[in-house]
Amino acid sequence: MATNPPSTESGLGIESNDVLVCEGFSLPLRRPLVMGVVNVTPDSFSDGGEYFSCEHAVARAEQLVADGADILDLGGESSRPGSVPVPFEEERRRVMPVLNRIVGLGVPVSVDTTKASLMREALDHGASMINDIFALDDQGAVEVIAATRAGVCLMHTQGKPKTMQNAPHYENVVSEVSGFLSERANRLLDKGVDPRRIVLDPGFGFGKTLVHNLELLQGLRNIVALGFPVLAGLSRKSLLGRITGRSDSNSRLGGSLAAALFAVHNGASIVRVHDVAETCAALQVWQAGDNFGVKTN
Ligand code: HH2
Repeated sequence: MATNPPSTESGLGIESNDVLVCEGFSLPLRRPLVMGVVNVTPDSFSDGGEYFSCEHAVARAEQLVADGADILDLGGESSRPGSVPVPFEEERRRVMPVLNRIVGLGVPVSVDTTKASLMREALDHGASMINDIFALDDQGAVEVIAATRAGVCLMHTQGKPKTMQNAPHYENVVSEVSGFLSERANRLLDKGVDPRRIVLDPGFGFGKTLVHNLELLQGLRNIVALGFPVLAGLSRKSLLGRITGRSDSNSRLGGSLAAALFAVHNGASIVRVHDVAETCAALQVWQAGDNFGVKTN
């Protein structure tokens, strides 16, 4: 039987004394957390090829930690619109050597993968979290997570990356995405997974039009109200380019910062970003304003 998500005193979702449990790490959620992206891919939409060698990826991870990342998200497969899946052996060859060298950097390492066998191997080698854009669809993935104390990010997507942007359709995107995420979280709760390990993500840009993405951003509190921390990944995405007229993903820093702040304003607990130093600075200013009585939510 499905179990209800944890309720909170305010009924609005996350409380300031809540934590995210990821294996040996317990991350307080009293301020927004910054997840820094480490893409060991030749073809990621914004930084493909920049960190494809193990040395470059490790240096990138070290830099992101120095810049203030609370979590690193290591991925070996691009999920940009139009991309095709990478075979297991190739994804493993990209991810594992980097993982082995960055697990000691002092912050939890999340591995961004949809494959249960890579999840298992990564968790055996010190990963503290799994970030899955298919929300544990792969056979055995739920069991892999349930057998550990790792954190897990369940993301919503409609369709597969190759075709997901062809004709996304929803009757009501906010309620459909929240319903899906709630059902996926309940699968884990039914297996006895500690709710403090679960993160939900509406999946900005994954099988969504610009209007769908904006509706989700505006309606983010409906997902926060499910009682789990919400992660927002808007950094450098094409929806920001559509709004600002910037086709080059590396010229979307301003849009990315505004999007991260807007997501936090609407209840996101974690932002997944490429520009960690700049995002940390933006969040620090935001919070200083908040502390001096400029209420932001
Ligand atoms: N976005 C991307 C990849 N993984 N995971 C979560 N939970 N949320 C996201 O929004 C998300 C994600 C796409 O960004 P990136 O990794 O930079 O690009 P690519 O998939 O091309 O490697």
